[in-house]
Amino acid sequence: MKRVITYGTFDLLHVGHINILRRAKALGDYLVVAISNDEFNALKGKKAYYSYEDRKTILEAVKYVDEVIPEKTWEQKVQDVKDHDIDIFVMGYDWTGEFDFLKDYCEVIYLPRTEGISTTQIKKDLMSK
Ligand code: C2G
Repeated sequence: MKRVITYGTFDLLHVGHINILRRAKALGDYLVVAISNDEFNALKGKKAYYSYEDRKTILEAVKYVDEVIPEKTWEQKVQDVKDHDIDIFVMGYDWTGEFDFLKDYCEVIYLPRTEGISTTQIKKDLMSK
């Protein structure tokens, strides 16, 4: 039983998110997704359209996702890997190198992003309609 974890805001869920969730799940048997809560999003300089609760409900409906937990701080990842018995940490390669400190605790894999889509782009496109 290989257990995988990934982190993100996952606002306005789109195919870029689905692609990385599908690829992350394909690396193991069980996928934990840590969703940034609204306070942590503010730390990232982001304001999600959907609340944490709604983003959690939406992700829990994705067939690749087995469990959703809150991401509250930058510092929680080592504890999460331990608490959830994680074998593989996955992030999009826009984060390459940022989480290499986790290599002492689990495999760290950065996957290609899906080009041409992002929550920011969706918001921009909608504003210009
Ligand atoms: N992603 C992707 N392709 C896109 C958009 C996003 O592969 N077109 C990936 C990102 O690389 C990330 C995940 O989808 O791995 C979630 O993206 P965001 O919701 O934008 O998350 P982010 O703000 O990068 O938060 O502690 C880590 C942070 O919480 C990551």
